Amino acid sequence: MSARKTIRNLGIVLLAALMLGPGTTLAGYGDVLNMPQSVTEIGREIYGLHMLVFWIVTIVGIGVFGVMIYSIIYHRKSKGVTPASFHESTTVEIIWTTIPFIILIAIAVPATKTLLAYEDSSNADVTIKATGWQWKWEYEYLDEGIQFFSKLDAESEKARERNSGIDPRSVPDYLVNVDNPIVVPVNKKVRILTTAADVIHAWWVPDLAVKRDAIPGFINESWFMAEEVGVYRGQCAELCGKDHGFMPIVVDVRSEADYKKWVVASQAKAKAAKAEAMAAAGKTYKLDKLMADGEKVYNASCAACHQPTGQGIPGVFPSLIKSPLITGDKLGHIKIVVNGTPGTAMQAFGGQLSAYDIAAVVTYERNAWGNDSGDVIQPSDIQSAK
Ligand code: HEC
Ligand SMILES: [Cu+2]
Repeated sequence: MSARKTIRNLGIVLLAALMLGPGTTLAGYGDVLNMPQSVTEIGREIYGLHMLVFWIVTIVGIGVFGVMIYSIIYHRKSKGVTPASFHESTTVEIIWTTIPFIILIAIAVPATKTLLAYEDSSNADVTIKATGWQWKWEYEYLDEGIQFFSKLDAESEKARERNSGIDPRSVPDYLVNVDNPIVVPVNKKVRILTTAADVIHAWWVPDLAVKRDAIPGFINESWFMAEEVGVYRGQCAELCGKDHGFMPIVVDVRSEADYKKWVVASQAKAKAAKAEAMAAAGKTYKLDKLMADGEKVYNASCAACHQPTGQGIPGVFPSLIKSPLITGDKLGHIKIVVNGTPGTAMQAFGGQLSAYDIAAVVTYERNAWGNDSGDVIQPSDIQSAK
């Protein structure tokens, strides 16, 4: 490779590194080049460790290469320098053992202290279980009894579709916004329990200095205590399939009073939704209402895999157009939506959607894209299929 080509390639790599850095979630150029400065004590300690090691390696590097370059230039053969010919110097061996030993201890002591603090999630004020799904997060506030799903916000979702005609630059917080952020109190210890329902995900919010794998069948613990009110954004940090890049995390840190208000409001909202679902379960609905609501449910919960056109992705996600299951008996169709297919990406939606929403989406699938069966599914049909 020619020197010019090498320099050009280096330039491209550098530019890409600058653009791909955590710049999307952070303001300021310095933050793009360096680690983010988080709003937690542990985050600051991690940053301090990073800088400590950075300066140690810089000084060691300059020292070692300095001596080497000096020797190459001033003790070169063409100047007639003759090398020393000693063997086995105890002094030199003691020096090159002790100095690295001291350096390693100087790094290990503060690193271990921080690591122990980072792992100690005891005595938390709030405990939230975060479950990774393809491709959304489910949050459960274990003591408050609040549970909800957090998905990419509808505006980003729309704009990211091919030929959407929407300029992503016009969407605020494009791809790093969700419909339901988690809300936590400021200056309180928040414990996050991570796990996953399908494949491995990872819960990562750089500003809060938390990054934990979410693994099916395991519960990993981590914690943070945010010291500033604000909205902090993160992402799933484990390649988890096609829409890995579209399951952001938003943490809304509020004052304690505002957090408490949010808890009360969320509990009331959940209660109302439950009552509404109970009431809806016994009613009968008309086709056009179910179609309109079903389309909304479909676009929010199913289109990522089966596509807005219902065509799916050949070999990965089945097409829903005129498929035997959809043109066949409605019970089989309802059952796969309620129970999913274990071992595949088709999730069990029975616990995620209300009976009404499932009735609406099944009605929609049976009548959209030319399926035109005329079937109307009622919430009571879902109840009896469970
Ligand atoms: C994460 C990807 C994903 C999402 C989201 C998803 N599905 Fe599926 N779906 C699949 C896969 C994969 C299959 C094939 C499962 C199998 O092999 O049994 C499937 C199969 C189906 C089938 C059976 C199709 C046939 O003819 O065999 C129906 C019906 C269905 N899904 C409906 C839905 C509905 C309704 C939703 C939203 C509430 C939804 N799916 C969301 C991945 C997904
Ligand atoms: Cu993920």
